[in-house]
Amino acid sequence: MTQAKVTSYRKRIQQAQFLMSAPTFKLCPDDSGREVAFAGRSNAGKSSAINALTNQRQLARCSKTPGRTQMINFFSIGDDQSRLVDLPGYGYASVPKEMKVKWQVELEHYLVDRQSLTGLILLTDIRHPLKEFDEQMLHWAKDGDLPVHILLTKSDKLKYGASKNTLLKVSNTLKKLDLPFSIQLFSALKKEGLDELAQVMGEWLALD
Ligand SMILES: Nc1nc2c(ncn2[C@@H]2O[C@H](COP(=O)(O)OP(=O)(O)O)[C@@H](O)[C@H]2O)c(=O)[nH]1
Ligand SMILES: [Mg+2]
Repeated sequence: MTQAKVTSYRKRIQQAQFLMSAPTFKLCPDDSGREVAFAGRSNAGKSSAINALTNQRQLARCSKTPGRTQMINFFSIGDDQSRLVDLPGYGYASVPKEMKVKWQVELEHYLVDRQSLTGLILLTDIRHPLKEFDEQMLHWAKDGDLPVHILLTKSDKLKYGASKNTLLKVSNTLKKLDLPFSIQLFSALKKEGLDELAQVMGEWLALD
């Protein structure tokens, strides 16, 4: 792929605008067009990644904002037939167990049944990758026949050699799961990995 193409994807994605929040799968926008979902346990760096990618400081609000964190948030990219979806992370001690279970049901439903969903971006902290939440998401992605692109986030926290080692290790673990995946290092802080991410999203969303 040419740099010009990647730059064009980057620019398209930067046009992202908040579309709507849905509290449940049933209330999502029409299941037409294409969308790419971002998921990660809370604190994985999802909001930071979306803000860096879209070059908008506050598009995905900070994880501490209670309102939107329990919603599926939709952003349109250019028009509402191309969407970026911010899925709720969980892992807050303060969230009651039955609410977590309810959310898991919603997430599973969304990942397995959503027709317009063309791929899942799964964010996992490079210092402790592939926790239980991530494994659950991978399992559902497989059930839903969804390709997964993994971001090893906060890669600036490790030295280059150590981050490459983790990349290799996680890739090897994933290869055993028999599902289509790709993986990359990512740092919202250093703005590293944005081209690679935009390339995957551009293809999944069939951007021009
Ligand atoms: N060093 C570093 N810290 C990051 C990076 N991305 C996010 N963080 C920090 O990780 C914490 C959680 O980030 P946030 O984006 O709110 O995570 P979310 O809960 O997944 O949306 C915040 O303190 C961020 O400043 C990164 O690329 N590098
Ligand atoms: Mg967040």
